[in-house]
Amino acid sequence: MPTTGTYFREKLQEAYPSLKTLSTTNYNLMTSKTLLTAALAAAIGLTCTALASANIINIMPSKDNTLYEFDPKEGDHSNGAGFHLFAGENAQGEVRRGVLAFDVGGAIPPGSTITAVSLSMNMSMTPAGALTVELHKLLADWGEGTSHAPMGEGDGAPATPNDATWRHRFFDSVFWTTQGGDFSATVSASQSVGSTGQYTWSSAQMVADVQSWVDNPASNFGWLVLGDETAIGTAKRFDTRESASPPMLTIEFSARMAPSPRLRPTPAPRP
Ligand SMILES: [Ca+2]
Repeated sequence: MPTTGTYFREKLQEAYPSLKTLSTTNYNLMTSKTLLTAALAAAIGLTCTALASANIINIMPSKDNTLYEFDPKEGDHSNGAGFHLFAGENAQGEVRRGVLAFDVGGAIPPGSTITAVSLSMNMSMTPAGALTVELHKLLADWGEGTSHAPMGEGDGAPATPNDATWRHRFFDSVFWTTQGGDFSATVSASQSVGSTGQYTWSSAQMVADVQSWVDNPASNFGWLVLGDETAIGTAKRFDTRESASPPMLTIEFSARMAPSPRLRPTPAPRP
């Protein structure tokens, strides 16, 4: 005697041949409400137009970088290929802001509904104790060149073509409207970051952000990582996608599955 779950899975797959590929994981992730709806639809012979399946994916950034506050004596600095990004102020009171983006549109089918989002980053160096680090949605596109800062990477390196800098979205010809990055005033998520270790940001606003990127991929420029800019020596150093401990975005979503064609009886041959 099959288990109830197996029974319903078999019945679903009989009703919808496209579900032959339905994985056990996806099946188990389907909500009971979805299952009930699908089972009812199968039982009364309706074509189910919006059968949803729940999924969880983890994706690394497609790009990440640091905006180093412009210092006329040093020129425009960046760290496109570096192992770290920074948020907060260094010991000289110079501001650093991280930027990172994820190819959400390439990983999640159009029409999906985002149900949960969390960003995990490894913080690998800081002179400060617990301080709030915020994520803000970026409002304009930006780049990642080949600059790679020396030593601890806190001072950056001369920007290379298409690097994001404090002044540039793409060095050296495309500028931010506002120096230090064009980003939403809305806090997407905030987290207290203390000593070195792994930290996670998660919120309803992050769900809304990712949903907006799925619905309109052309508006996806990622998040700016905003540290404490109220005092000197507040900087937090996080590891980048180029490092051995990259940022990771976990997204839970319900995908809209295409309905299978409705079967019609074969007409009897005419005499
Ligand atoms: Ca990078």
